Amino acid sequence: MSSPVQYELQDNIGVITVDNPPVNALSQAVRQGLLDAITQATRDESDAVVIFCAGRTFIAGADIKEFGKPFKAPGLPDLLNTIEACPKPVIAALHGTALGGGFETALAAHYRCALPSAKVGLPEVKLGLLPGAGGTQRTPRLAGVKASLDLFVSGAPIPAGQAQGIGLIDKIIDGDLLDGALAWAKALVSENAPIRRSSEQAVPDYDPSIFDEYRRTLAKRARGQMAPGHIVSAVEAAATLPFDEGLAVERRLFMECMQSPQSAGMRHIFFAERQASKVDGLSKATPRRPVDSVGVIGGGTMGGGIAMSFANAGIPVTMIEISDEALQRGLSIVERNYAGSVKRGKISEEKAAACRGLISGSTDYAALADVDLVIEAVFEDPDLKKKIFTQLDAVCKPGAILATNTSYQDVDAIAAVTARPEDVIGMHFFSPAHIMKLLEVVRGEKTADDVLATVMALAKKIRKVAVVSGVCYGFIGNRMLRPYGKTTQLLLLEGASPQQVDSAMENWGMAMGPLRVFDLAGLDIGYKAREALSNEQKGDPKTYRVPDLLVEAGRLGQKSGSGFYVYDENRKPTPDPVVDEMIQKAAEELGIERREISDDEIVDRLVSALVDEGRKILEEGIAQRSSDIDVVYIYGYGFPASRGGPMFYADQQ
Ligand code: T1G
Repeated sequence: MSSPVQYELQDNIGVITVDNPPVNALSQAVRQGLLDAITQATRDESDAVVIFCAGRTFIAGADIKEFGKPFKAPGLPDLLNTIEACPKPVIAALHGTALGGGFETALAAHYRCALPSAKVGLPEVKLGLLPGAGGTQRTPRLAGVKASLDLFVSGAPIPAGQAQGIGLIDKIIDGDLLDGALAWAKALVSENAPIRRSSEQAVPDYDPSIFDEYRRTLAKRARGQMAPGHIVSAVEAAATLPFDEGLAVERRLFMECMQSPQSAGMRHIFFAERQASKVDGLSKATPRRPVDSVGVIGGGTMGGGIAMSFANAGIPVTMIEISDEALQRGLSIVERNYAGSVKRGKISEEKAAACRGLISGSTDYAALADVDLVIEAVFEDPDLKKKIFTQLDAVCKPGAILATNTSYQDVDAIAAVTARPEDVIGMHFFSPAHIMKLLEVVRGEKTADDVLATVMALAKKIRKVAVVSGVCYGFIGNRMLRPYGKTTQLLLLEGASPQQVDSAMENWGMAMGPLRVFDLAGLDIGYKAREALSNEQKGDPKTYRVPDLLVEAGRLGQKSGSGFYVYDENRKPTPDPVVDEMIQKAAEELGIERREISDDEIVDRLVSALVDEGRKILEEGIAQRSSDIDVVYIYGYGFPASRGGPMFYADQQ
């Protein structure tokens, strides 16, 4: 088995080339290869050393697949110290995304050059970790304390030019990277350039109060997470201790993070998200249909957000509404969303204008005659959806993919009204559709393989995390939300207040407690859905008694200014004693003895409600794998990534 690291002399420059597809991760073989190469370079007649990577990117980090497995030498920190100790100039040549241990390798080199398109970053915090190979000690010595803290705590990559601006990259190479790096290495040698070891540099001046200030902001922003706080402590060690002592602090803090359940959860989700995009039994060679134009039926909140998701990926969209007035309203929702994103600095005015320009509208279905994909996004009325699909079947060209954004309805029944059920699929977006990353792709009984493969690939293009679901009421996420909601109602009747239930779940890590979620979605939606059901179908009256009372009292949730909570003009929720009385009265009528309920019981019963339904979904084959269910709940329902998702969390218990 040849080493993934090659070494050769080119005009007296030792060139180390790492070639470990797909992202040159620092597997044990790569670490061993780097150690062998730098050892050889130290001894041979080379004047300088260039570290370069083949393929699409410089080293993108430690090999996450090795985490949690027995340690195999050489360890990365020691390897990087050996590289830094080299008595000859070592130049790292960066392209693609030099991330984590990859950028730490570059930091251990004496000089760093990069293509203008390269990005660098230390995203370990997204895995519940911190840079554990000297990054927290070398970066502050080069870029200062503040820039380092921002880089580590955000985990966001920065462009090469910006990295150069803060002293992390020395030279931008235009043209061929390796040629440029070799020429620069020769120039450094001829100038007798010093061996610049960042570990020997002093940390530039900083305001000592920055550490406590950072910890205060983290208390809110990264509530309950270990890694961000440990990052601040590691940087504080860099600023206050000699390098070797700081390195030891970094190692200790890194190991604490590595061994934490939080990191296990976040590493699980890293792979689960990538696994979700794979469809078991669907060969990678499955052909994909071109999707160069899209139609969206419905210009409501969902339709507008869906249209933006495609426009943001450069795909032109035709929005269809029933009247000019409705169409204008739909386009103005899009307009308002883009203006908001520009105002918040999310995108530039130019980008917003370019995307907006890709969205046109019509009230005539004939405008959809040539589109490659149509997404129906009208409200949840099965008959209306079937009427629309009958029209689409008549208007759209052969081979066009017909998708429904339905949250619950039977995709097979919708497909059955068309003469082309193999072209019908579900694409369930989550509101707000231009922001939420989750996309449930509902595979109908007759959905063709190439249609499914096309939509899964398209999801990546519009930067969504796609999870395949079979056809059932509520698919994966909303189906699990039903027992979650029913258990919430039982907890209220049995003695917990809405604010206790919500704060118990939010302190545990949920982005939003269940009662706030239901107020946000609108209590009238469930009320209307129940009206269409028999008492038998409705199930235990305890599970909907209070929401019915609220809706009948005109309390529909945020949209009406009150639901389980009262909302001010900024939609800030305040508990309402009227609701407490309603709950107590309903409990009496239903003969329920109220009692003290602990936060632990609330969390345990609500998470178990999700997990039990998730197990049924797996048994029925609605979801391909349990990690897919985790991805749905983390990307669509605010489940904490640090817990790994409901199914992973249950396995951990
Ligand atoms: N280790 C192992 N496999 C990895 C990997 C990694 N670091 N990064 C990506 N892969 C796999 C991924 O699972 C997928 O595999 C394939 O590569 C393509 O990835 C000591 C401890 C680099 C921006 O966190 O952000 O260094 O599904 O689909 O969208 O301080 O991958 O094809 O089988 O994501 O083009 C720090 C994680 C690690 C970077 C490319 N580094 N990776 O995105 O492709 S911790 C990271 C990414 C560390 C040190 C610490 C992205 C990417 P498969 P992909 P992409």
